[in-house]
Amino acid sequence: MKRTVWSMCGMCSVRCPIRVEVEDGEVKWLEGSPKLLGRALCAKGSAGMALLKDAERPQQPLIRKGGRGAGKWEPVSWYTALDYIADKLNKIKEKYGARSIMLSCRGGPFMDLYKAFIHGLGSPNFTNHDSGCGRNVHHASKSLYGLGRKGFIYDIKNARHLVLFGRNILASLRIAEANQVMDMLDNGGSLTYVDVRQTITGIKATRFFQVRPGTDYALALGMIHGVIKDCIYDKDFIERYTTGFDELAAFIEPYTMEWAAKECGIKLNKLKQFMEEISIQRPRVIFHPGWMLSRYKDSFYASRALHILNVLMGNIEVVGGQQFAKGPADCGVKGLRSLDAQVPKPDEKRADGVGWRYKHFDKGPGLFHLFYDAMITGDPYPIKAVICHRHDPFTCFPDINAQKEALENVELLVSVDTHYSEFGWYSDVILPESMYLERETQIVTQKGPKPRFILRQRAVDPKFNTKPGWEIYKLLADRLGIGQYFPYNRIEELWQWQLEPTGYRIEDFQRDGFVSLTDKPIMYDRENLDGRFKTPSGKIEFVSQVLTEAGIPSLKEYESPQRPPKGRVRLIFGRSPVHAHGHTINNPLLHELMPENTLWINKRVASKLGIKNGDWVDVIGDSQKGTVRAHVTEFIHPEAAYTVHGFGRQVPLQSRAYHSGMSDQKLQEGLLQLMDQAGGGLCLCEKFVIIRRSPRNPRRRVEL
Ligand SMILES: Nc1nc2c(c(=O)[nH]1)N[C@H]1C(S)=C(S)[C@@H](COP(=O)(O)OP(=O)(O)OC[C@H]3O[C@@H](n4cnc5c(=O)[nH]c(N)nc54)[C@H](O)[C@@H]3O)O[C@H]1N2
Ligand SMILES: Nc1nc2c(c(=O)[nH]1)N[C@H]1C(S)=C(S)[C@@H](COP(=O)(O)OP(=O)(O)OC[C@H]3O[C@@H](n4cnc5c(=O)[nH]c(N)nc54)[C@H](O)[C@@H]3O)O[C@H]1N2
Ligand code: SF4
Ligand SMILES: [Mo]
Repeated sequence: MKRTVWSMCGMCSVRCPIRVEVEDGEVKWLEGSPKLLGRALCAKGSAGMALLKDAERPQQPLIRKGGRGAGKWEPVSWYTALDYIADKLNKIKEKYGARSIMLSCRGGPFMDLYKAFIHGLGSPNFTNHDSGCGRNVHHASKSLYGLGRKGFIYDIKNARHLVLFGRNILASLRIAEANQVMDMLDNGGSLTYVDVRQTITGIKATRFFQVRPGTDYALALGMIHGVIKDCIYDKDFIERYTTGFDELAAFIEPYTMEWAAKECGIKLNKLKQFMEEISIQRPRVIFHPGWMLSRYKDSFYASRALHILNVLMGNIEVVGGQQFAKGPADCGVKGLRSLDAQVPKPDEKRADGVGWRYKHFDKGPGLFHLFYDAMITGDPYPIKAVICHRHDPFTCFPDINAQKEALENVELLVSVDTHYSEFGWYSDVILPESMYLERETQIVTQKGPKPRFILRQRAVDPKFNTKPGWEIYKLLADRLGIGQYFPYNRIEELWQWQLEPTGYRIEDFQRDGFVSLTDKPIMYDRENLDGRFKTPSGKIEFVSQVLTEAGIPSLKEYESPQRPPKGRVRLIFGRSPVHAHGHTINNPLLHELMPENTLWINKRVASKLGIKNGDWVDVIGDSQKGTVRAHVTEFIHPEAAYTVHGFGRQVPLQSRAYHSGMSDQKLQEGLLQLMDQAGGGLCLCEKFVIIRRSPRNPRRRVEL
């Protein structure tokens, strides 16, 4: 008999709500939640079934037998693997203290569990992937509003103009957001897209600005200049809710639109036309502050400038603008009970220096890459165990060799993953988590205009000897004497425990897989937003007190990005709509759609180098090299070469992905040290590479 299971997609980190059809213990159909997504799924989401069947994933716990990375594994029982880890962690705890253990996970809504585990052990060192992703944007948001990147949502559907700087929203996608963009376009809204190359989003746009790589900040400054000079900003809103406007107006003086157009290499009349449009369309104009935002030395300031433009538009808490993300309290509902909130906070400084050495950064997850310094120097103290849950630092962070060097000082590396990650392959123990259709998760809150509680339910039993995260950490916690922080044995007990304060019951999730906490979208009274901004002054701070105290300018002078040295181009990267980072490359269906990446090269540059479309090219960094086919096009700026991130995988047990395409992160040598001091993000676009026609026989599968 067919039955419906409500769940959440796990093929990327967006976690779309889905409906799964199961018959005779098999998944027969996957689709987006009819109520929330109109049944839509993306290509990756639809390929979930292929992952379920895929045997090229870890099938039982594995303990390393040979040297790190040698690929020799002993398959063991869960009992043995968990005892092994618990024993090692206890010894490390005794010798170096609990603080020498760190845990990283890919962030997202399920963090509560992993945080409770590491804090329960007595270590403050919880971290995530975000210095490779959205930290600059997050910190830019915090410096203005006191609220992070997820403090706001964008009402794109009702906007009259959406402005995107390198936010390739229709390819690097979230289904609900992409649908909103299409609705906005159908409603007659405008879309302005800024990139160094043409994209799926760019071709749908009303206007496309192709800028010189690394000049977004200049363009945003020119726009601020135009907005202030022509008085197309919301004066009442600025007066009532902001500080530092005079400083902003004085700072912006030299950055005229003429200057910006020249610096970015775009047409002034097109920029002026844009300004005219937004002067009529505001406040329903959204400047998306980026998700990852292209990674240059000033990307924190570029994102901050985009936030400033939103404030000037007065688009906060308006229909078609930027709205505060609402939670249970806004609906008069008590929040879910949190595991981590029951655990006493470890009274220790973080090893990455966040919160004390770097006071302007958000202490929450800190910054993973800074732990490598602690591993090498032992300052402020050594790190001796690294647990990576749903995180692959060798794909996420640049310069794998530099990472390996630091990890030599670490006694225990554990990967809790559904796949063999590059880090997992190098680690000491792999704990295989059941893939998303085979497991439940705890209930989580999704904030927004209509906040909801939602959960993932198991559609089918695990195909292999894998376990869900909630059970893995419970079993480990029991062995480590911190079982009291995980007060459940079965998932139903955890759900009930979480729901207790809220007044909802698990039966309430049966109909749709989620419970909506309100019928109508919630909007705050825009005339009374006092107390909503969490900065020291309680206002939106154009000049941030926190940054000033840290000796960091809020309004930084523009510096023109370096041009590539002779014979080199800037290596930039992005996503494909059919892959999610590195972990879908081996998926049988998605591999068929896109088996390898290419290198986009400008036509003129390629012609000078004697490279034709489809030729094999070597991409050479300092000591590393990658070989891929050339995609020769006029739709990329000549200073840049572009590739899709995630390829060039080196785990032999993934036969499809193995050495298919090239890895951008391996070429990014030296960049592990290049952190944006104001934003905390790694400057991943600051690498210049040499391109040449490859003399190599491409069929030979050799080390990249
Ligand atoms: N050079 C370069 N570096 C980059 C980027 C780039 O484009 N270029 N992109 C940056 C960005 S934006 C990000 S977000 C990061 C992403 O970096 P990561 O966070 O490392 O990325 P993911 O590939 O999403 O996931 C990491 C691991 O999670 C595993 N996984 C997937 N599903 C599950 C699950 O259900 N359970 C468990 N336990 N594990 C699971 C995958 O197998 C994979 O090994 O990389 C950043 N770094
Ligand atoms: N299909 C799919 N969707 C995803 C993901 C995925 O892996 N697959 N990952 C998710 C994650 S973790 C993230 S962080 C988001 C990222 O979402 P986006 O930030 O939209 O991500 P990217 O695809 O990395 O796009 C970066 C774009 O920046 C452009 N660029 C490079 N240099 C410059 C520059 O100087 N100026 C401008 N304006 N543009 C420049 C590149 O050409 C590229 O098109 O996507 C999310 N959605
Ligand atoms: S965007 Fe696609 S892959 Fe990501 S959660 Fe949604 S359906 Fe799944
Ligand atoms: Mo990301």
